Amino acid sequence: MAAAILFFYAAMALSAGAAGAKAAVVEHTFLVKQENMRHLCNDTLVTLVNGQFPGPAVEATEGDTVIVHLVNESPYGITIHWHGVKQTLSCWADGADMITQCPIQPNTTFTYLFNVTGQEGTLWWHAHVSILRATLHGIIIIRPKSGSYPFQKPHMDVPVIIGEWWQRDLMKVDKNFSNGGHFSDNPAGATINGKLGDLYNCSGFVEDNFVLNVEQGKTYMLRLVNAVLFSEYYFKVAGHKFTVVGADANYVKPYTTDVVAVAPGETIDVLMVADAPPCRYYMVALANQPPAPDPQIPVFMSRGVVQYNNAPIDVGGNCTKEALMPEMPDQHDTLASFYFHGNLSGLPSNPLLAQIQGHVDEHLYIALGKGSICKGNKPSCKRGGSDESIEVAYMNNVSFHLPEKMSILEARQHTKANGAFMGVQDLPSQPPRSFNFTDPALIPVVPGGKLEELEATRKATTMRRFAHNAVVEVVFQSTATMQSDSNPMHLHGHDFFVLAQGHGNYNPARDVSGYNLVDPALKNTVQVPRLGWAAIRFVADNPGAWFMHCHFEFHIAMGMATVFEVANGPTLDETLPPPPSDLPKCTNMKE
Ligand SMILES: *[C@@H]1O[C@H](CO)[C@@H](O)[C@H](O)[C@H]1NC(C)=O
Ligand SMILES: *[C@@H]1O[C@H](CO)[C@@H](O)[C@H](O)[C@H]1NC(C)=O
Ligand SMILES: *[C@@H]1O[C@H](CO)[C@@H](O)[C@H](O)[C@H]1NC(C)=O
Ligand SMILES: *[C@@H]1O[C@H](CO)[C@@H](O)[C@H](O)[C@H]1NC(C)=O
Ligand SMILES: *[C@@H]1O[C@H](CO)[C@@H](O)[C@H](O)[C@H]1NC(C)=O
Ligand SMILES: *[C@@H]1O[C@H](CO)[C@@H](O)[C@H](O)[C@H]1NC(C)=O
Ligand SMILES: *[C@@H]1O[C@H](CO)[C@@H](O)[C@H](O)[C@H]1NC(C)=O
Ligand SMILES: *[C@@H]1O[C@H](CO)[C@@H](O)[C@H](O)[C@H]1NC(C)=O
Ligand SMILES: *[C@@H]1O[C@H](CO)[C@@H](O)[C@H](O)[C@H]1NC(C)=O
Ligand SMILES: [Cu+2]
Repeated sequence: MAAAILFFYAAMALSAGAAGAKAAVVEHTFLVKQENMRHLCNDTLVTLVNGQFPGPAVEATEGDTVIVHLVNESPYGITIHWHGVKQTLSCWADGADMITQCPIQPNTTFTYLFNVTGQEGTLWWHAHVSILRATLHGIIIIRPKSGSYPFQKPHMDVPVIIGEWWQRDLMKVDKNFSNGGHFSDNPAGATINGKLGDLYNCSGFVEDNFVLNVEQGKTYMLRLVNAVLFSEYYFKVAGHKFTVVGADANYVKPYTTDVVAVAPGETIDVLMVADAPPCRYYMVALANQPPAPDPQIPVFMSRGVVQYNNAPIDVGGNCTKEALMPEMPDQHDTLASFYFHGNLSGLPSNPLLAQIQGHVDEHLYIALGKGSICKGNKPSCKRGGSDESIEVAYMNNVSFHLPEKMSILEARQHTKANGAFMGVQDLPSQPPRSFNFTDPALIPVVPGGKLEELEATRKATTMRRFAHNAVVEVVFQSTATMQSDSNPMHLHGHDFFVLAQGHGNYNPARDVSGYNLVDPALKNTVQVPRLGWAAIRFVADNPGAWFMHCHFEFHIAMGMATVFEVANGPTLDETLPPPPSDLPKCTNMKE
């Protein structure tokens, strides 16, 4: 296997250098519109692309150009983010609301144009205007140009998009989060490829399952995407094992397991051989959550069916009447996720690896937590449960405030390289004050518990500037002030190497020596363990303004975000070109 992988990288480098290899254009029109969908005996008005949930798949070959004409007939301003696409020199197409563009206003259009170069596997697209991504999302599949994988070519690709079905007004839910979070705002259920599955019914109507028909002996590549707003999910198929071969559109060292953990924003590619007796097997997606004293939300589980083509119709032979159920990890077992992620490693031949093995230019230690601010800019107020204050999430004690007048990238374009703009402040390199970040006694518990003690914090638009090609290390520290939540941290415009993770407080004297600098996995989203930390490194080689945030919707809505600005290089082909002429204007924005 190792030899095949090395050969693969050599082949990629060769084809990148070979002139004249023809790239195709993959073109779509995305019509964004509100429509009613009926589930659980209820019609719910949802915002969809081309009437589909999940939305259309974008299927491309490495090196292709993708063109998506977005036609917005919804009542909301919309942007679409191409999650994990590196967007080399095309930051304008990144689709991060108020970071790289102002929203595409109702009854207007915008064309996204970018290349998918130097990455293969599974990514996804989603709305990046607040919470609308719950229904505005779809898969991106990037296949190898050579047609060959660093493993045996699977018989078939199977997107497995884990989603949630909401029957609430998402804009109101978003407002609730921005005003401090309401744990009563929950989805109605979990979905696999838009199907709630047969665990859900109303008045005798059972919801459809996603059904995967398989042929015995064939290998299927399941491309898992977690597109939900809230939870990490475990995924299993009864009677089958997986070989994990990719994550976030990067190949990983093959790893065999019977359970996958996939956090919001992550993608995981696995091979599944149909080698079980020809019966019916449930595939199950189960949300996990930390145990009490963290607030508990209802358990969300969806199931689909893996069905062998020659399974006896009138059940008999060796098959049971019911499809077989896998034994799932306990809903509160967050260790299974820790181990799953700990077992991901990358390919030692990656060309960027040499750069992150040596000198590090910038070190950041980012504490992810929660505090409170007084309403109406008052200097003091009653905190915790009181109407006078709201709870916000922070990075290093600053809660991110989205700019309102102009996107950060446009401001960058209008400003001299080092000028301050729009009152943007530097994100501190480390927590202003150290405390025992992961002491469970600090978990805020409602009612009547530690919530009163949520400390004062502040809101500001923060950013970090990096020189072109700077080597950056970031250590994310989950803290008990954000309950004992994990934090799936996502960076736009770059993949990063995940060097280590651990429980408790990060301690460089002890933990640096444990860094994997040999074959770390390359990702765009890192699951920072609950009451723990994770360390990443990347090369800031893509000029632009890149959003960096938690992919739990209620954490980002509460301000767990910042921006990494990467400087242009000395030459024109290391400089971000000017914006496309149809970039939405920031004027006429509704407030
Ligand atoms: C669906 O509609 C029914 C009847 O209209 C209502 O009683 C029920 O609460 C709704 N279910 C959900 C999950 O919203
Ligand atoms: C968009 O156009 C439709 C049809 O012309 C119109 O009914 C609607 O009010 C417009 N929406 C906005 C926000 O202007
Ligand atoms: C896409 O790739 C082509 C060929 O390398 C290049 O000419 C073009 O500028 C690229 N477009 C973008 C938006 O990066
Ligand atoms: C938002 O919060 C309000 C007030 O706490 C609550 O009544 C409502 O159900 C919440 N959710 C939505 C979707 O409005
Ligand atoms: C419907 O769901 C309920 C509880 O969720 C369950 O007890 C019942 O067996 C289900 N009915 C059918 C027909 O699946
Ligand atoms: C049922 O199982 C037995 C023993 O495991 C096997 O010999 C037989 O071929 C199976 N029958 C079918 C129809 O799969
Ligand atoms: C890999 O998974 C196994 C089994 O769950 C676990 O014992 C081991 O600690 C994991 N390795 C890492 C580095 O997390
Ligand atoms: C931090 O809290 C944990 C859990 O209560 C405790 O085990 C540990 O000793 C504390 N560390 C320090 C430095 O106080
Ligand atoms: C956060 O900053 C506020 C001032 O904005 C200060 O009162 C508080 O002590 C700080 N908390 C931490 C944990 O640094
Ligand atoms: Cu978070």
